[in-house]
Amino acid sequence: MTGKSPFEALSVETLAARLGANEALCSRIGKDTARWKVREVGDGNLNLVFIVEGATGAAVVKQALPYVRLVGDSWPLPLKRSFFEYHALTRQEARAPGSVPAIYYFDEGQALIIMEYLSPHIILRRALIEGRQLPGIARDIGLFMARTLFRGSDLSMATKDRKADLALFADNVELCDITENLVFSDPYFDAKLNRHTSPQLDRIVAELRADRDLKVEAQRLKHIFAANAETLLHGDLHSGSIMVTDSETRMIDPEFAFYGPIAFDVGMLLANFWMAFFSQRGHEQSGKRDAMRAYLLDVTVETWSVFRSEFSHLWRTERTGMLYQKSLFEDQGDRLGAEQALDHMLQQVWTDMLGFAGVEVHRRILGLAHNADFETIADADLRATCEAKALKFGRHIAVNRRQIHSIDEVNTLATLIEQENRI
Ligand code: SR1
Ligand code: MG
Repeated sequence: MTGKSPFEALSVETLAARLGANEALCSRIGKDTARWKVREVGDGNLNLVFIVEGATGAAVVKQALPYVRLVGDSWPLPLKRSFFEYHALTRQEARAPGSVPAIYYFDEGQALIIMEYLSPHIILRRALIEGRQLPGIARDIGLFMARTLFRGSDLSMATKDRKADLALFADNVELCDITENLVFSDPYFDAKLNRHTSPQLDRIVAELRADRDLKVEAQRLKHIFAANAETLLHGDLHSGSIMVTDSETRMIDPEFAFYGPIAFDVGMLLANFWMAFFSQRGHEQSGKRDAMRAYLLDVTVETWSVFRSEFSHLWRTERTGMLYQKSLFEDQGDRLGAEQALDHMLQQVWTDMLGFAGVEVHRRILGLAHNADFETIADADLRATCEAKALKFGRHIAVNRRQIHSIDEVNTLATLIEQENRI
């Protein structure tokens, strides 16, 4: 199979015949295709994902489809998202070495990436639903965010390179459009593909959709997302885009990569920890999850703290871009000026992060793409109770983001809401 053949979706049955001559794959897993075992394991919303095992190893083959898998061919989606994923992965590997799967091969025409098979890693979301406490995730993810978000921005890159990258990723229009609609708008009106736990949440959903302050805030956040091309984002950094073991963390699936605000990845990620927190009550069949709830809040504290301190470290040691040049501050003996500018920047990231987290919580409960954290709670009344609390929390942090000053304050609010008896 070469990049010149017309696009054709792979299947378990055709994969060995079509990729049997692929050098990159054969050198990893062995060229005896008779011994290849192929499984399709994609459970995401968009793509095909195969695990191919051969005599000498295993690899992942990921292929984009010309439509949204979750919805079907009534929603076409360009194959070029695979190109953006490939280019985002190469940049993330350069900026945060060891944080993403290794790439073995990319075929633009077939929208196909062959990459490292991560084993025994599992999806972080699944681990959190099972109640597993992973010791290293806050540190690993905090470092990943600080390094990729700082090093992909005008704080670090040569301006010519950043502008070239900005132009390259600006063409990821359709995936941005998904975020712009699914995250910032659809949850706040009766959009066609929305769904929620009904009738239990009907009243709360109606209240949120009539909430003028919330709707205005969501649109302000959308404006920031669309207009503030600050850095190369992962673009979809939730707990389903992270693979873990007890000692390793890897970020996957950056097909939504785009130049946007630093706070977006951070907010989306923290929102997923807070949703895991609110969903724990629904997973207590085999025992109380008090320790897991405490762990999840600790993870938010540590993630934010690691992000902040690594970002500050890079600011002090790697600020080579055209923004806040050292020639204006340190080189003039004004280290305080550089620290002042850093504080301004981190303050803005903090405030916007809370807003992005709030709307991310809402869209996972009210929109098209829900989270397994809540979806796997079979009892609809119990699920709705968890979701209602998360919705209330999301509304509070989005609307009051300028008045909330620390992650401990946020977690105190989360705990108060989680312990309420009435919703
Ligand atoms: C139609 S795509 C729905 C969602 O799946 C992806 O993982 C993104 O989060 C997107 O918003
Ligand atoms: Mg994905």
